[in-house]
Amino acid sequence: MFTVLAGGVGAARFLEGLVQVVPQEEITVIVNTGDDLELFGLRICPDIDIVTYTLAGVVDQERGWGIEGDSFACLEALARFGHPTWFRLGDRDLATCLHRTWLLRQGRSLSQATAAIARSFGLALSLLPMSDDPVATRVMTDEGLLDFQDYFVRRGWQVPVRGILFQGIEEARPAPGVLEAIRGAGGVIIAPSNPLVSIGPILALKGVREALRATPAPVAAISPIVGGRALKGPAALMLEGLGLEVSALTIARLYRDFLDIMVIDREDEGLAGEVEALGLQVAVVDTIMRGKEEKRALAQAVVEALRGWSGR
Ligand code: FO1
Repeated sequence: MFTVLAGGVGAARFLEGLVQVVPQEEITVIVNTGDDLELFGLRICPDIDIVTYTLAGVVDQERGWGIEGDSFACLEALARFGHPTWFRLGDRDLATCLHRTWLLRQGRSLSQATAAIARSFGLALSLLPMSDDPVATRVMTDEGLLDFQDYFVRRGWQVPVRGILFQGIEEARPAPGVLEAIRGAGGVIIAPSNPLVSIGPILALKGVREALRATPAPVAAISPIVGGRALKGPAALMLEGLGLEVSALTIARLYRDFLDIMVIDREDEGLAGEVEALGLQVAVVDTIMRGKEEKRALAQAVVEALRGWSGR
């Protein structure tokens, strides 16, 4: 059994590889919900939907989010009433959010709604939101505190980040099955997602870091930083803004207290010694996932590293 901690696009692409080498029934994915937002009264869970659409084969491959070939008629009609349109929710994507909101209003938890939607899209793996309780990632900037999607989409992540906070994290509990999936796994994988705003909220939940430290399973992380650059999104700018070096070594340091295996790109082979000096095993592989075969090869390498791990 493999348990994966996941954000959005980077994690979804890695999972496309993992499902080629491990049966879906043996995979549990714990997904960040700090990016969630409410628009037009609807609950939108971008990272959960990105993972769902990608694994269902319906994602817009170019963007990495939304549904391929979707139209935007509803959003354009909503503009007449003064609703914001900067968050590009397509018509079919809206249907997912309408259904989720309907399920929540019927009294289902986010975990139940997420599992039901994943099943409707034909997925057999276990998809868990990190929490059923509300947690909102907010970004401190010189303009003040911004909601995550305001920072990420509306401002195109171009404003310097001075700090990050997860509103509601103190009261939030991990969703049912989250801690069990970490403690009971044969291997845990931290996907190549932003360590601060995608994996960060999951790690900040009560009990998660402790479960990662205590699990008998080996824990591997794939660096989302290659050659001093972020594979996607604002990770590099965020690390810089917080005074951290943009390097796979920083990722290893951020996860060091629970990590066993650090997976870095061949381009970063020169960092292997320093990562090992942190007490970690290093796997040097190609981590840039362009096509289906590269995704499969990366997942295969991570699974082999976990299976071959010889103890702490
Ligand atoms: N990302 C964008 O950059 N622009 C958008 O308009 C946008 C819309 C959107 C709609 C639904 C959805 O599930 C995701 C969407 N995303 C969009 C992606 C998303 O905001 C981010 O990739 C994640 O929050 C970061 O993981």
